[in-house]
Amino acid sequence: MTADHFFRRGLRPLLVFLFFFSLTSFSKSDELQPLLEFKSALQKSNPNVFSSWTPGNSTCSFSGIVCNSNGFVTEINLPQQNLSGVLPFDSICKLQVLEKLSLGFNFLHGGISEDLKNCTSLQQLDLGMNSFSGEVPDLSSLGKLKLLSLNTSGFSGQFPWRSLENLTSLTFLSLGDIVFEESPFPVEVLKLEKLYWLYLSNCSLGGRIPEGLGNLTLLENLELSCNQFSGEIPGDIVKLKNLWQLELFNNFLTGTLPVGFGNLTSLVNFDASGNSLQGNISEMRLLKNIASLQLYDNQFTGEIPEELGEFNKLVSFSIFGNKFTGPLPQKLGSGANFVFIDASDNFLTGPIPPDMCKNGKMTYLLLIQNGFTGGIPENYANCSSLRRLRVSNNSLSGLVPAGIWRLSNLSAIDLAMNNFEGTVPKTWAMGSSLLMIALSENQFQGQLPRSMANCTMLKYLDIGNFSSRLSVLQLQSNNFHGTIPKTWAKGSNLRMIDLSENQFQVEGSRCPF
Ligand SMILES: *[C@@H]1O[C@H](CO)[C@@H](O)[C@H](O)[C@H]1NC(C)=O
Ligand SMILES: *[C@@H]1O[C@H](CO)[C@@H](O)[C@H](O)[C@H]1NC(C)=O
Ligand SMILES: *[C@@H]1O[C@H](CO)[C@@H](O)[C@H](O)[C@H]1NC(C)=O
Ligand SMILES: *[C@@H]1O[C@H](CO)[C@@H](O)[C@H](O)[C@H]1NC(C)=O
Ligand SMILES: *[C@@H]1O[C@H](CO)[C@@H](O)[C@H](O)[C@H]1NC(C)=O
Ligand SMILES: *[C@@H]1O[C@H](CO)[C@@H](O)[C@H](O)[C@H]1NC(C)=O
Ligand SMILES: *[C@@H]1O[C@H](CO)[C@@H](O)[C@H](O)[C@H]1NC(C)=O
Ligand SMILES: *[C@@H]1O[C@H](CO)[C@@H](O)[C@H](O)[C@H]1NC(C)=O
Ligand SMILES: *[C@@H]1O[C@H](CO)[C@@H](O)[C@H](O)[C@H]1NC(C)=O
Ligand SMILES: *[C@@H]1O[C@H](CO)[C@@H](O)[C@H](O)[C@H]1NC(C)=O
Ligand SMILES: *[C@@H]1O[C@H](CO)[C@@H](O)[C@H](O)[C@H]1NC(C)=O
Ligand SMILES: CC(=O)N[C@H]1CO[C@H](CO)[C@@H](O)[C@@H]1O
Repeated sequence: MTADHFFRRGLRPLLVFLFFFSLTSFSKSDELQPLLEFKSALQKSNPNVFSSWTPGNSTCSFSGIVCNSNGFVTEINLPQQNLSGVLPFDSICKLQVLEKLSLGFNFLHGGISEDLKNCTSLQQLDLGMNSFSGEVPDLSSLGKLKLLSLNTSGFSGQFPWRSLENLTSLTFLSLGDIVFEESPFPVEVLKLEKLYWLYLSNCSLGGRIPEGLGNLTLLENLELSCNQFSGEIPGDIVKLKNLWQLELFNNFLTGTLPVGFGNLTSLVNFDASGNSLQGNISEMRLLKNIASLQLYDNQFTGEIPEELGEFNKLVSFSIFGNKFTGPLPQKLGSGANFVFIDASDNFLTGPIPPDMCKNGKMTYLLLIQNGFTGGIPENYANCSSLRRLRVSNNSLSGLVPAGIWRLSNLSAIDLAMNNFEGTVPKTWAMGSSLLMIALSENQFQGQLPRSMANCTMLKYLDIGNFSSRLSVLQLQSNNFHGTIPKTWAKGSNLRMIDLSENQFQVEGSRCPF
């Protein structure tokens, strides 16, 4: 035993004590000042939030502040607080163990200073939904980040894509709805294998969507819409078995859905609208968890797989503006709270599926310009939720179920350019929301009710209390007859009227018809 040995054994506890003393004293004194600077930068916009932020209070009891067990500030949580002002990152990043800065949905402005690079303990940086300006600074020192949410934050210029190389812990990356300088898909992202959330919609990306995305097998949400992407959907995307949402709309994508797309059986929302995709959608038959399927404005061909009729989660189905042929599955919508179909502008044939309103939820039934035959199924006479019924330019025929004329929530009834026949009820009591009536080019006949007071056309149809809203009325090319009073449309909001090619007679001589 030497004196030296004794000395070391005796000194160690003292050094440990001094070390902890210095840490604790840091938390008590040195963290107050940065927080007060934060307060003074923002408090004018919402003084209530900061009422507890006083020197007499412990920093850990400030509202929105979370500390660890040693009394160090680990979180600033003040999202959706109407805060405006410029963030003092020089102060914020003096908080040595700050792990979470959550300030989304505020009105923060100004830039982010280079000081941000000192916030090296940050795991969550949420500044989305704000009004910042300027460029996002280099982020490569924030290697512990798990969540980076900057969408709709107002930044511009070049995003520091290279920084992402260092952010290998990221699980949530949201940079959409920002007008960055145009850039190809950032390949750095392909290495972020822990990502479950990738939101890169509407942030000026172009070129091809690279193969390699399929390596990010934890992805649950992949959103790349509203960019300038061209070329094909990468084939290895079918490896993303956990994907519940895939948004690719409004790009310039070509080619077909990748082989094996049907392996994405977790998909709930899929939107590839507004591209130039082609080929059939037979892979869709396996995606039975789909709730929202949006494929409109593409070049798809072939038939709608019969299996879609069995999908009991499907609520919204939009395929207009393609080249689909054959019938719609006759059970479509029957097992689900089906709300919306737009299959307009295709080459579909056969009958209208009868059970899309089976659960009483359907609001839009849009099948314009196809080759549908048969009648309007009787079931829709009961569909009181229906707001738009538009089936014009098909080969539909027969009598319109009487209850259709009584649906009180309709804002548009468009049966034009078919072979419907029969009469329009003399007591057409329509809902107050009606904006459009188009019955032209059918074989409707009979007399429109003449019991009107003051002869407005709308009272003519006995829908007088709605006259101020109706804006389109097309009845041309039918066999309606009766007398049209000369002042019928006075004071209405009609901007389009066509009553031609009927057998109406006009009362008086100064009438415009
Ligand atoms: C300390 O904060 C609490 C709420 O966290 C508040 O009610 C109290 O008024 C504050 N005290 C002082 C002295 O500001
Ligand atoms: C933010 O402002 C809106 C509109 O003035 C107000 O309704 C809301 O309560 C405010 N929110 C907070 C957290 O102060
Ligand atoms: C970052 O912190 C270091 C000390 O930890 C300090 O010297 C430097 O000035 C800080 N940088 C910025 C930009 O605040
Ligand atoms: C980024 O990561 C690289 C490689 O891991 C490392 O050398 C570099 O120091 C990191 N950059 C920063 C700013 O931490
Ligand atoms: C794209 O983002 C910009 C900036 O946030 C926004 O103004 C614009 O409305 C967004 N466009 C779409 C289609 O969401
Ligand atoms: C994807 O993973 C495979 C196999 O692990 C690897 O060879 C390939 O380089 C990865 N691709 C990218 C773009 O990282
Ligand atoms: C789809 O999944 C099946 C079964 O898991 C697998 O055999 C097949 O190779 C997958 N197809 C593609 C294209 O990944
Ligand atoms: C759909 O297209 C694929 C190739 O693109 C083809 O192999 C398959 O037979 C087609 N399915 C139908 C039902 O036409
Ligand atoms: C009706 O549909 C046919 C195709 O089915 C189309 O060629 C024609 O232009 C449409 N007519 C009107 C008036 O939209
Ligand atoms: C209309 O609804 C009633 C009551 O919900 C029901 O009994 C009837 O069968 C329905 N009729 C049609 C045609 O769906
Ligand atoms: C218009 O209505 C008023 C009040 O209902 C009535 O007195 C009048 O005779 C009507 N005029 C015509 C032309 O029907
Ligand atoms: C789609 C998406 O990632 N939205 C995010 C936008 O920003 C807010 C605030 O940061 C997040 O809460 C959203 O998740």
